[in-house]
Amino acid sequence: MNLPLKFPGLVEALPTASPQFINLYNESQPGQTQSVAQELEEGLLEPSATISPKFFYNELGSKLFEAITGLEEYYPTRTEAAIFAASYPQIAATLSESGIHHACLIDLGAGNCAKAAALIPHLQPRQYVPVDISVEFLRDAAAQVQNSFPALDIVGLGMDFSSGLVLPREVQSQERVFFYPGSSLGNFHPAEALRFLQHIADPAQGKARGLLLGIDLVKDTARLEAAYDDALGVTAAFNKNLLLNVNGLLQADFDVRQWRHVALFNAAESRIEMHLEALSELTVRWPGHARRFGAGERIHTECSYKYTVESMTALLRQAGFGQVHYWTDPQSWFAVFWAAVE
Ligand code: AVI
Repeated sequence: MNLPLKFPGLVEALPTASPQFINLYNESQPGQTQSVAQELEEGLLEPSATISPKFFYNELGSKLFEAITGLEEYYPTRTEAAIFAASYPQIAATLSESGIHHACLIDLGAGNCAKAAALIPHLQPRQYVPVDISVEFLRDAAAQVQNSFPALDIVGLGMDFSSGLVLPREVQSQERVFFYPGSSLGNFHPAEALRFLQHIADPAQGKARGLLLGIDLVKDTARLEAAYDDALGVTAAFNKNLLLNVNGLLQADFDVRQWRHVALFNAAESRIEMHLEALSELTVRWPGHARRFGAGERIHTECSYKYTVESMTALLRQAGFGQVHYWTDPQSWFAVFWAAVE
Protein backbone atom coordinates (compact mmCIF):
# COMPACT_ATOMS: atom_id res chain seq x y z
CA MET A 1 0.00 0.00 0.00
CA ASN A 2 0.92 3.60 -0.31
CA LEU A 3 1.75 4.57 3.25
CA PRO A 4 2.18 7.84 5.12
CA LEU A 5 4.33 10.82 4.66
CA LYS A 6 7.00 10.47 7.26
CA PHE A 7 10.31 9.41 5.76
CA PRO A 8 12.83 12.01 4.66
CA GLY A 9 14.58 11.62 1.32
CA LEU A 10 17.73 9.59 1.63
CA VAL A 11 19.52 6.79 -0.10
CA GLU A 12 20.36 3.86 2.08
CA ALA A 13 21.96 0.54 1.33
CA LEU A 14 22.08 -2.51 3.57
CA PRO A 15 25.49 -4.12 4.11
CA THR A 16 24.56 -6.96 1.76
CA ALA A 17 24.12 -6.18 -1.94
CA SER A 18 20.54 -7.43 -2.04
CA PRO A 19 18.00 -6.44 -0.99
CA GLN A 20 18.99 -2.83 -1.41
CA PHE A 21 16.67 0.06 -0.56
CA ILE A 22 16.41 3.43 -2.21
CA ASN A 23 14.19 6.11 -0.74
CA LEU A 24 13.11 8.70 -3.29
CA TYR A 25 10.13 9.83 -1.27
CA ASN A 26 10.16 13.56 -0.46
CA GLU A 27 12.76 14.26 -3.11
CA SER A 28 11.47 16.49 -5.87
CA GLN A 29 9.10 14.19 -7.69
CA PRO A 30 6.98 15.42 -10.58
CA GLY A 31 3.74 16.90 -9.31
CA GLN A 32 4.94 17.34 -5.72
CA THR A 33 4.49 21.07 -5.58
CA GLN A 34 2.68 21.63 -2.30
CA SER A 35 3.31 20.78 1.30
CA VAL A 36 1.07 18.24 3.02
CA ALA A 37 -0.49 21.00 5.15
CA GLN A 38 -1.25 23.13 2.05
CA GLU A 39 -2.81 20.17 0.28
CA LEU A 40 -5.01 19.29 3.27
CA GLU A 41 -6.02 22.90 3.86
CA GLU A 42 -6.99 23.44 0.23
CA GLY A 43 -9.20 20.35 0.25
CA LEU A 44 -10.90 21.29 3.51
CA LEU A 45 -11.63 24.82 2.35
CA GLU A 46 -13.23 23.77 -0.97
CA PRO A 47 -17.02 24.37 -1.10
CA SER A 48 -17.41 20.55 -1.12
CA ALA A 49 -14.65 19.54 1.24
CA THR A 50 -12.27 16.71 0.28
CA ILE A 51 -9.36 14.86 1.87
CA SER A 52 -7.11 12.73 -0.35
CA PRO A 53 -7.34 8.97 0.31
CA LYS A 54 -3.55 8.80 0.51
CA PHE A 55 -3.93 10.13 4.07
CA PHE A 56 -5.74 6.94 5.14
CA TYR A 57 -2.50 5.06 5.47
CA ASN A 58 -0.84 6.11 8.70
CA GLU A 59 0.22 3.23 10.96
CA LEU A 60 -3.28 2.56 12.32
CA GLY A 61 -4.85 3.13 8.90
CA SER A 62 -2.58 0.50 7.34
CA LYS A 63 -3.58 -1.99 10.04
CA LEU A 64 -7.25 -1.17 9.53
CA PHE A 65 -6.87 -1.66 5.78
CA GLU A 66 -5.26 -5.04 6.39
CA ALA A 67 -8.24 -5.93 8.62
CA ILE A 68 -10.61 -4.83 5.82
CA THR A 69 -8.98 -7.26 3.40
CA GLY A 70 -9.93 -10.13 5.75
CA LEU A 71 -13.60 -9.13 6.09
CA GLU A 72 -16.33 -11.36 4.69
CA GLU A 73 -17.92 -8.36 2.92
CA TYR A 74 -14.65 -7.21 1.31
CA TYR A 75 -14.51 -9.78 -1.52
CA PRO A 76 -11.80 -8.13 -3.76
CA THR A 77 -8.71 -9.44 -1.93
CA ARG A 78 -9.70 -13.10 -1.73
CA THR A 79 -11.30 -13.07 -5.18
CA GLU A 80 -8.15 -11.69 -6.78
CA ALA A 81 -6.03 -14.25 -4.87
CA ALA A 82 -8.26 -17.06 -6.17
CA ILE A 83 -7.95 -15.80 -9.77
CA PHE A 84 -4.15 -15.72 -9.48
CA ALA A 85 -4.02 -19.15 -7.82
CA ALA A 86 -6.07 -20.63 -10.67
CA SER A 87 -4.28 -18.76 -13.45
CA TYR A 88 -0.53 -18.63 -12.67
CA PRO A 89 0.34 -21.20 -15.35
CA GLN A 90 -1.64 -19.36 -18.04
CA ILE A 91 -0.28 -15.99 -16.96
CA ALA A 92 3.29 -17.33 -17.09
CA ALA A 93 2.63 -18.94 -20.49
CA THR A 94 1.18 -15.68 -21.87
CA LEU A 95 4.29 -13.75 -20.86
CA SER A 96 6.59 -16.45 -22.15
CA GLU A 97 4.75 -16.52 -25.51
CA SER A 98 5.38 -12.77 -25.70
CA GLY A 99 9.10 -13.60 -25.41
CA ILE A 100 9.38 -12.27 -21.85
CA HIS A 101 11.93 -14.21 -19.81
CA HIS A 102 13.76 -13.27 -16.60
CA ALA A 103 11.84 -10.02 -16.36
CA CYS A 104 12.30 -7.20 -13.94
CA LEU A 105 9.11 -7.39 -11.86
CA ILE A 106 8.10 -3.91 -10.62
CA ASP A 107 5.54 -4.25 -7.83
CA LEU A 108 3.55 -1.02 -7.44
CA GLY A 109 2.29 -0.47 -3.88
CA ALA A 110 4.03 -3.67 -2.79
CA GLY A 111 3.18 -3.42 0.94
CA ASN A 112 3.99 -6.82 2.47
CA CYS A 113 5.10 -8.19 -0.96
CA ALA A 114 2.87 -11.25 -0.44
CA LYS A 115 1.16 -11.10 -3.85
CA ALA A 116 4.44 -10.82 -5.73
CA ALA A 117 6.03 -13.56 -3.59
CA ALA A 118 3.37 -15.94 -4.87
CA LEU A 119 3.95 -14.83 -8.48
CA ILE A 120 7.76 -15.04 -8.47
CA PRO A 121 8.07 -18.87 -8.75
CA HIS A 122 5.90 -18.74 -11.87
CA LEU A 123 7.48 -15.73 -13.60
CA GLN A 124 11.04 -16.33 -12.38
CA PRO A 125 12.11 -12.70 -12.70
CA ARG A 126 15.76 -11.74 -12.65
CA GLN A 127 15.08 -8.66 -10.56
CA TYR A 128 12.25 -7.78 -8.15
CA VAL A 129 11.50 -4.11 -7.44
CA PRO A 130 8.89 -3.57 -4.70
CA VAL A 131 7.74 0.08 -4.69
CA ASP A 132 5.90 1.65 -1.77
CA ILE A 133 5.60 5.09 -0.25
CA SER A 134 7.34 3.72 2.85
CA VAL A 135 10.73 2.08 2.36
CA GLU A 136 10.60 1.17 6.07
CA PHE A 137 7.47 -0.86 5.45
CA LEU A 138 9.28 -2.73 2.67
CA ARG A 139 12.33 -3.71 4.69
CA ASP A 140 11.01 -6.78 6.51
CA ALA A 141 8.84 -7.85 3.60
CA ALA A 142 11.68 -7.67 1.06
CA ALA A 143 14.01 -9.49 3.46
CA GLN A 144 11.49 -12.32 3.64
CA VAL A 145 11.23 -12.46 -0.15
CA GLN A 146 15.03 -12.59 -0.26
CA ASN A 147 15.04 -15.54 2.17
CA SER A 148 12.65 -17.42 -0.06
CA PHE A 149 14.54 -16.52 -3.27
CA PRO A 150 18.21 -16.05 -2.32
CA ALA A 151 19.44 -15.60 -5.89
CA LEU A 152 16.91 -12.89 -6.76
CA ASP A 153 18.21 -9.34 -7.10
CA ILE A 154 15.86 -7.13 -5.01
CA VAL A 155 15.76 -3.33 -5.09
CA GLY A 156 13.18 -1.78 -2.73
CA LEU A 157 12.02 1.71 -3.75
CA GLY A 158 10.38 4.22 -1.43
CA MET A 159 8.37 6.56 -3.63
CA ASP A 160 4.94 8.11 -4.08
CA PHE A 161 4.38 6.89 -7.64
CA SER A 162 0.89 8.43 -7.74
CA SER A 163 2.61 11.71 -8.63
CA GLY A 164 5.07 10.23 -11.14
CA LEU A 165 7.00 7.06 -11.83
CA VAL A 166 10.63 7.81 -12.61
CA LEU A 167 12.71 4.75 -11.80
CA PRO A 168 16.36 5.02 -10.74
CA ARG A 169 19.15 3.40 -12.76
CA GLU A 170 19.48 0.53 -10.25
CA VAL A 171 16.29 -0.85 -11.82
CA GLN A 172 17.07 -3.25 -14.68
CA SER A 173 16.40 -1.39 -17.91
CA GLN A 174 15.13 -4.30 -20.01
CA GLU A 175 12.14 -6.63 -19.79
CA ARG A 176 10.23 -4.57 -17.26
CA VAL A 177 6.92 -6.07 -16.17
CA PHE A 178 4.74 -3.84 -14.01
CA PHE A 179 2.55 -5.52 -11.39
CA TYR A 180 -0.33 -3.45 -10.00
CA PRO A 181 -2.75 -5.73 -8.11
CA GLY A 182 -5.46 -4.99 -5.52
CA SER A 183 -7.61 -2.68 -7.69
CA SER A 184 -5.57 0.30 -6.49
CA LEU A 185 -5.82 1.78 -10.01
CA GLY A 186 -9.54 2.14 -9.17
CA ASN A 187 -8.65 4.80 -6.60
CA PHE A 188 -7.47 7.10 -9.42
CA HIS A 189 -10.01 9.20 -11.30
CA PRO A 190 -10.26 7.74 -14.83
CA ALA A 191 -8.31 10.65 -16.38
CA GLU A 192 -5.50 10.13 -13.87
CA ALA A 193 -5.64 6.36 -14.41
CA LEU A 194 -5.28 6.97 -18.15
CA ARG A 195 -2.25 9.24 -17.62
CA PHE A 196 -0.68 6.68 -15.31
CA LEU A 197 -1.23 3.84 -17.78
CA GLN A 198 0.00 5.99 -20.68
CA HIS A 199 3.20 6.61 -18.77
CA ILE A 200 3.80 2.89 -18.32
CA ALA A 201 2.96 2.10 -21.95
CA ASP A 202 4.86 5.08 -23.38
CA PRO A 203 7.27 3.85 -26.07
CA ALA A 204 9.49 6.84 -25.20
CA GLN A 205 10.11 5.09 -21.87
CA GLY A 206 11.04 2.11 -24.00
CA LYS A 207 11.49 -0.33 -21.16
CA ALA A 208 8.13 -1.83 -20.23
CA ARG A 209 6.97 -5.12 -21.75
CA GLY A 210 3.58 -4.98 -20.08
CA LEU A 211 1.37 -4.61 -17.07
CA LEU A 212 -0.26 -7.24 -14.87
CA LEU A 213 -3.22 -5.45 -13.29
CA GLY A 214 -5.90 -6.48 -10.77
CA ILE A 215 -9.14 -4.52 -10.96
CA ASP A 216 -12.56 -4.75 -9.30
CA LEU A 217 -15.57 -5.09 -11.60
CA VAL A 218 -19.04 -3.53 -11.60
CA LYS A 219 -21.61 -5.70 -9.82
CA ASP A 220 -24.85 -5.32 -7.89
CA THR A 221 -25.04 -2.22 -5.72
CA ALA A 222 -25.82 -4.06 -2.47
CA ARG A 223 -22.67 -6.18 -2.69
CA LEU A 224 -20.53 -3.19 -3.60
CA GLU A 225 -21.88 -1.03 -0.80
CA ALA A 226 -21.55 -3.82 1.81
CA ALA A 227 -17.87 -4.17 0.88
CA TYR A 228 -17.37 -0.52 1.88
CA ASP A 229 -19.73 -0.49 4.88
CA ASP A 230 -19.14 -3.73 6.76
CA ALA A 231 -21.20 -4.90 9.73
CA LEU A 232 -18.27 -4.74 12.16
CA GLY A 233 -17.57 -1.12 11.31
CA VAL A 234 -13.92 -1.66 10.31
CA THR A 235 -14.29 0.43 7.14
CA ALA A 236 -16.05 3.14 9.16
CA ALA A 237 -13.08 3.18 11.56
CA PHE A 238 -10.67 3.25 8.57
CA ASN A 239 -12.55 6.26 7.17
CA LYS A 240 -12.73 8.12 10.51
CA ASN A 241 -9.08 7.43 11.28
CA LEU A 242 -8.35 9.77 8.38
CA LEU A 243 -9.51 12.62 10.64
CA LEU A 244 -7.10 11.54 13.38
CA ASN A 245 -4.28 11.50 10.84
CA VAL A 246 -5.29 15.00 9.65
CA ASN A 247 -5.33 16.19 13.28
CA GLY A 248 -1.69 15.10 13.54
CA LEU A 249 -0.59 16.47 10.15
CA LEU A 250 -2.44 19.80 10.31
CA GLN A 251 -2.85 20.29 14.08
CA ALA A 252 -6.59 20.28 13.47
CA ASP A 253 -9.23 19.47 16.11
CA PHE A 254 -11.55 16.98 14.36
CA ASP A 255 -13.60 14.96 16.87
CA VAL A 256 -14.30 11.57 15.24
CA ARG A 257 -17.45 11.16 17.39
CA GLN A 258 -19.05 14.03 15.49
CA TRP A 259 -18.78 12.24 12.11
CA ARG A 260 -20.59 9.37 10.40
CA HIS A 261 -19.16 7.01 7.75
CA VAL A 262 -21.06 7.02 4.43
CA ALA A 263 -20.36 4.62 1.52
CA LEU A 264 -22.50 4.68 -1.61
CA PHE A 265 -22.30 3.43 -5.19
CA ASN A 266 -22.57 6.27 -7.68
CA ALA A 267 -23.76 4.31 -10.72
CA ALA A 268 -23.48 7.27 -13.12
CA GLU A 269 -19.76 7.56 -12.33
CA SER A 270 -19.31 3.80 -11.77
CA ARG A 271 -17.63 4.36 -8.43
CA ILE A 272 -17.99 3.72 -4.74
CA GLU A 273 -17.71 6.99 -2.88
CA MET A 274 -16.72 7.23 0.76
CA HIS A 275 -17.64 10.33 2.72
CA LEU A 276 -17.61 11.53 6.32
CA GLU A 277 -20.83 13.30 7.29
CA ALA A 278 -21.12 15.84 10.12
CA LEU A 279 -23.70 14.66 12.69
CA SER A 280 -24.47 18.24 13.75
CA GLU A 281 -23.37 21.75 12.91
CA LEU A 282 -19.73 22.09 13.96
CA THR A 283 -16.52 24.00 13.36
CA VAL A 284 -13.10 22.46 12.78
CA ARG A 285 -10.06 24.60 13.58
CA TRP A 286 -6.38 24.43 12.69
CA PRO A 287 -3.64 27.07 12.95
CA GLY A 288 -4.72 30.15 11.03
CA HIS A 289 -8.03 28.68 9.73
CA ALA A 290 -11.44 27.32 10.62
CA ARG A 291 -14.14 25.55 8.59
CA ARG A 292 -17.78 25.39 9.55
CA PHE A 293 -19.77 22.30 8.55
CA GLY A 294 -23.57 22.23 8.59
CA ALA A 295 -25.39 19.14 9.95
CA GLY A 296 -25.31 16.50 7.18
CA GLU A 297 -22.49 18.21 5.28
CA ARG A 298 -19.89 15.77 3.93
CA ILE A 299 -16.19 15.49 3.34
CA HIS A 300 -15.46 13.30 0.29
CA THR A 301 -12.62 10.94 1.24
CA GLU A 302 -12.35 8.27 -1.48
CA CYS A 303 -13.47 7.11 -4.90
CA SER A 304 -13.10 3.47 -5.84
CA TYR A 305 -13.94 3.12 -9.54
CA LYS A 306 -15.42 -0.13 -10.76
CA TYR A 307 -14.78 -1.20 -14.35
CA THR A 308 -16.22 -3.73 -16.74
CA VAL A 309 -13.91 -5.99 -18.73
CA GLU A 310 -14.83 -3.87 -21.76
CA SER A 311 -14.24 -0.48 -20.12
CA MET A 312 -10.85 -1.54 -18.70
CA THR A 313 -9.81 -3.08 -22.03
CA ALA A 314 -10.76 0.19 -23.75
CA LEU A 315 -8.78 2.24 -21.19
CA LEU A 316 -5.70 0.03 -21.64
CA ARG A 317 -5.94 0.35 -25.44
CA GLN A 318 -6.45 4.11 -25.18
CA ALA A 319 -3.33 4.26 -23.02
CA GLY A 320 -1.34 2.63 -25.83
CA PHE A 321 -1.15 -1.02 -24.77
CA GLY A 322 -1.44 -3.66 -27.49
CA GLN A 323 -2.70 -7.17 -26.75
CA VAL A 324 -4.91 -7.48 -23.69
CA HIS A 325 -5.68 -10.80 -21.93
CA TYR A 326 -7.76 -11.20 -18.82
CA TRP A 327 -8.70 -13.81 -16.27
CA THR A 328 -11.71 -13.60 -13.98
CA ASP A 329 -13.52 -15.56 -11.23
CA PRO A 330 -16.66 -17.66 -11.88
CA GLN A 331 -18.91 -14.78 -10.73
CA SER A 332 -17.00 -12.13 -12.73
CA TRP A 333 -16.50 -9.99 -9.63
CA PHE A 334 -12.85 -9.17 -10.26
CA ALA A 335 -10.40 -9.41 -13.15
CA VAL A 336 -6.67 -9.75 -13.65
CA PHE A 337 -5.42 -8.20 -16.91
CA TRP A 338 -2.21 -8.68 -18.84
CA ALA A 339 -1.69 -5.70 -21.15
CA ALA A 340 1.32 -5.98 -23.43
CA VAL A 341 3.47 -3.10 -24.65
CA GLU A 342 4.14 -3.72 -28.33
C1 AVI B 1 -6.74 0.29 -1.74
N1 AVI B 1 -8.04 0.29 -2.44
C2 AVI B 1 -7.98 -0.53 -3.64
C3 AVI B 1 -9.18 0.00 -1.56
C4 AVI B 1 -10.49 0.03 -2.39
O1 AVI B 1 -11.22 -0.96 -2.36
O2 AVI B 1 -10.74 1.02 -3.09
C5 AVI B 1 -9.27 0.98 -0.43
C6 AVI B 1 -10.47 0.76 0.45
N2 AVI B 1 -11.28 1.71 0.85
C7 AVI B 1 -12.21 1.18 1.62
N3 AVI B 1 -12.04 -0.11 1.67
C8 AVI B 1 -10.94 -0.40 0.95
